[in-house]
Amino acid sequence: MRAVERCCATARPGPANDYIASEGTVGILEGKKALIFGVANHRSIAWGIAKALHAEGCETGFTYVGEAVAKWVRPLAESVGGRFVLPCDVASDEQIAAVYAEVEKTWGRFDILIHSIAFARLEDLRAGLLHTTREGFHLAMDVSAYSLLAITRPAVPLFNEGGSILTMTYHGSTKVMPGYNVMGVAKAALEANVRYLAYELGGQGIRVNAISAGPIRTLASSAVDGFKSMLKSAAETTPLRRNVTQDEVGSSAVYLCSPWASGVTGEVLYVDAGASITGAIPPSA
Ligand code: NAD
Ligand code: 0WE
Repeated sequence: MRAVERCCATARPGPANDYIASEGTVGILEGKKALIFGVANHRSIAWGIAKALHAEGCETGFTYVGEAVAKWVRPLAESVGGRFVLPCDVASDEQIAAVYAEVEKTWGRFDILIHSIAFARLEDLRAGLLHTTREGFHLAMDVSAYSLLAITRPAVPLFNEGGSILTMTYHGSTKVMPGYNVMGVAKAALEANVRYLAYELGGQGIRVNAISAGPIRTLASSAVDGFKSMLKSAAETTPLRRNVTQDEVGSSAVYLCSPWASGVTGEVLYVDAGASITGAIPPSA
């Protein structure tokens, strides 16, 4: 069953409230299988992506980290018929290996890999880049950038023809966003990972892309100092004069993971209400 809460807002401007699947057609991802890393709760960007993939007929399987979030992830996964919900700290090669053993047992081969994971120590984000410790730098790079390689490597032999990998990034990778600090460095590495992986895996028909999302209130972002006021000012200054939603990231994810984007790889697609194109804020803001 494709459980899609349909949006009633097709005729009015503004953000999509939920993923809008095409009515009465076969889903573009019918028969595909997606392994999704990074759902913590219903606000997670990975959940916006999961709902959208499901609405297009894709089967899903989930990983999570920490028993604290398991109680949120399990019912969410169940609501989209998720085939499995497995623990996985991406800093652990053993846990990654255990996930892929289960993926192979359940699915054999699969089609789509979603990486929606980032972590840096709050004290490092607060201290600024100059004062980030060696350990804090390594942790942020390991969990937020290296992990894409770590979860892609065992996925490669399991991919069906036309496989697609998608990760989540932020504009702080290429422009200075006050407070983003070590995460900006990690996202720069992540985006370079996307390009080199796209080059290395292209010959096997596997595409690798990133979505650079505008600020969205989630578990991770809410913990960032001043995030609420950042959201408010972004909503007043983006070309669309609003922020983006998890569901809008979800529909762009469907595109990138589908045959509609069969010629797109190594790309960073901005889903940010246009924020990254601006050179100055509008005079009215
Ligand atoms: P979120 O808190 O819902 O998701 C972050 C996920 O990372 C969580 O599920 C968390 O459990 C997971 N994670 C952290 N450490 C991990 C580890 N060691 N092993 C496995 N998983 C781990 O927040 P979100 O905003 O949905 O973040 C998802 C992605 O989107 C991140 O890469 C983030 O950088 C990116 N992003 C977020 C925003 C935003 O404003 N929210 C904007 C652009 C990009
Ligand atoms: O990637 C992110 C946030 C990632 C993140 C958040 C936290 C908070 C809790 C990574 N690690 C941690 N560690 C914690 O302990 N975003 C894109 C959201 C975000 O963070 C910002 C932003 C935006 C947007 C920080 C400063 C400026 C803008």
